[in-house]
Amino acid sequence: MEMTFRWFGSGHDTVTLSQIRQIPGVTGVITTLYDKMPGEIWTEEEIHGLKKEIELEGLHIAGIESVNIHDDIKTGSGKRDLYIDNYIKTLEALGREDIHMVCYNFMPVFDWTRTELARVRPDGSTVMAYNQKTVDAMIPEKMFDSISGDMNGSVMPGWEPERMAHIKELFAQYKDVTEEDLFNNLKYFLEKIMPVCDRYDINMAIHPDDPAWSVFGLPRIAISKENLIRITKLVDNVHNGITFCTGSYGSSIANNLVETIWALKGRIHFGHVRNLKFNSPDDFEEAAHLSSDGDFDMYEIMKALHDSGFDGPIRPDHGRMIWGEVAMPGYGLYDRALGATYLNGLWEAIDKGK
Ligand SMILES: [Mn+2]
Repeated sequence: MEMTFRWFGSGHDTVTLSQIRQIPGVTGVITTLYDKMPGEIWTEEEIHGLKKEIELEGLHIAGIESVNIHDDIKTGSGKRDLYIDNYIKTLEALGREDIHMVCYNFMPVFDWTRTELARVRPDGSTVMAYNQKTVDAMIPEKMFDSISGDMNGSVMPGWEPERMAHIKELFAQYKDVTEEDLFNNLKYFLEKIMPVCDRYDINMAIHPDDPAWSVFGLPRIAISKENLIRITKLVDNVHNGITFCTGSYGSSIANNLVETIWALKGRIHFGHVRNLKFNSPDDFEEAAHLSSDGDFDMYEIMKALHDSGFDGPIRPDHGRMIWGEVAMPGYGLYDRALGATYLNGLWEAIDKGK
């Protein structure tokens, strides 16, 4: 296991690489070329520049989150081969730069959904939260408007204004796409990219849908143990793996986190570890990482990862906003640094307890 930290790049992130380097036990960053739109080719020069910038600060790139998938690939439109070719070129460039883990998601329209970006908790911290009744009462096209005012001036991943400007067209594009279509289109994509993943030893790691059920009537597939297993078998290649995101996958109380980690043994290539506090099955907020602050047993989660032989990067996922920090919601320095230290502590204790 390597403890890592997500970093959105200079000019996009309020957190600096030199700050990340000072978090005990964090050696790698999970990053991206944040200005790239889905479907665009990443050149080797661009990746090399990012890599050098990070290495100059004594860190390294532990993986990419994300290389986003163009909607034409997800919907299986006639133009998908063009975008898959572009994706392959990007993977080749990443492979040549010695990068071996790529996180992605296959969610229609919305990358992830929250109804509040700054819900105040009793201790005065603010957290992202989700309430199903709020979503049910919302017109999907207004989702962006309703949360964009709370982004603290940042552009949140998956909510790029350029993309959201076309939200009506995006919904229209998915109108006749079923869950089976999504499985088939994912299989088609994976079959095309696996040879290049084999050549460069790149682990693809699909991120669970967030929340782990259908919203606004859109189809969603990365939502249950059965579906995640099915995804790993669409192309039964070790490079076709999973990002185990406790907060996204665990948003459905039907999902058993520990059982799923064991069921996916050998195919989890990346861990996002965070805690959720449920007020009811359809209202949750992103608690501190500590087990007692939420509803997940973080010790059991880390133990399952440890004991099942997980050896990829982990990052503390979204944190609370504390100590007056102003940053992209979920992505401040302070609470995620506390989370990384706590998770490292759990891991050390599990390791030494063996
Ligand atoms: Mn995640």
